[in-house]
Amino acid sequence: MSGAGFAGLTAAVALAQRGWSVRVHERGEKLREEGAGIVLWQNTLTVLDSLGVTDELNAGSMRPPYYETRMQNRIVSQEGMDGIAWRTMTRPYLHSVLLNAARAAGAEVVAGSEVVGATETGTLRLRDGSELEADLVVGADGVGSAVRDSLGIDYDRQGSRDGITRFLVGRHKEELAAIEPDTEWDNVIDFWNFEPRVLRVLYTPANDRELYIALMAPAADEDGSRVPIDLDLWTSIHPQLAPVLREAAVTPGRYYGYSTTRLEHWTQGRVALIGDSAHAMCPALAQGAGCAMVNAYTLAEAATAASASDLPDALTEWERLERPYTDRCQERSQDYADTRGMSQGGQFTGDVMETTLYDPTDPRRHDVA
Ligand code: FAD
Ligand code: 3HM
Repeated sequence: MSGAGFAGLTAAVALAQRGWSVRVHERGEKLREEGAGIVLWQNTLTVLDSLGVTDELNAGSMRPPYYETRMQNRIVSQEGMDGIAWRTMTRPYLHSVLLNAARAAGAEVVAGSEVVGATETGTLRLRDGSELEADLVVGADGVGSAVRDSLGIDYDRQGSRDGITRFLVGRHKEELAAIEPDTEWDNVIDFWNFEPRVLRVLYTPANDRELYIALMAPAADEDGSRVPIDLDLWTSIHPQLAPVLREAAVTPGRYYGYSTTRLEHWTQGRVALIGDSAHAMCPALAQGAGCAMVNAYTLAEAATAASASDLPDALTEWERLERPYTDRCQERSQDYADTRGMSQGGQFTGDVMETTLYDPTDPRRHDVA
């Protein structure tokens, strides 16, 4: 396996729990997740539950009361997601939960071990020159995947005009309440602003101590997309967020342009690609890691059900069955990013909920009605 991000670790847990001997090679010198916060929806929480990590996950994460959408600081909608599971947390916490589970299941996770490529017959090649043979090679090495590129799998990448910088800061709840006492500061609040310019803050409490904020600006807006952030500019548009913006201004960050990656195929011989290596998407629906973890889980199930000689065919069939759900999620996320349509509020209904409502643990999920 190449890559110990959310996709690779989920696959490692699911495969090791099914009796596979698993080794994950991670390029980074340390096993950790850089980055701020994350939202997970029911499809992914169902996977995590079947991996047995719900108690640990819930202990360090939260379910905000509402997903609130504001335009020019006026509330447009407050969605309670009745009957739907969703949670917010920090990325380092989710990573630690998965790493603990991978080790508990017997997977070996090796840091400072870079993969340079793979072959469709199941050879994994490392930077140090070693070549390892495996029944199954999983490429979970992110958007710049060495496994994907070494196999020459073709892809296209579609950008969008906007992008976002993510920060993990303190909650500053009392200071925020002093500024706006009527606001429920435990909600996720999507602060859209179009006039005098497009500068959006997505406010996501991750637990009782930490807050994830994501600052969106068009790539063409040099001041809006600058890191460290232009504090005067952001506080002039979002004065009620001054306490958290002040902390963001002294926190390291990086501006990410929105983009979608679509591959010709996710599998080749004994190699399967999952996560951003196969299907990176715009974050609008907060499903990039979610789909990655769902696909990691269904891959483990499909590979375990196959005999060693049938594995390449089983991987092809896995892609045929599972990929359409991710393709549609990518399309919707790209569309929301391009149109900035989430600013209209009330978005968590109808077709958009297909990804969230998908149950990857239901053995009858592909039955035709
Ligand atoms: P990565 O996280 O990129 O992990 C790949 C791993 O492989 C890394 O550890 C890397 O060091 C390692 N690696 C790379 N190359 C090699 C190599 N050659 N050899 C060995 N190791 C290697 N998704 C959600 O579900 N919910 C959200 O709320 C959400 N918010 C987002 C907000 C933003 C602004 C962005 C940009 C994305 C968001 N996403 C969200 C998407 C999510 O972050 C990604 O889809 C997810 O992190 C992808 O996980 P991954 O394991 O596939 O890849
Ligand atoms: C959780 C989440 N949702 C939406 C975006 C976005 O539209 O950029 C980013 C996020 O982290």
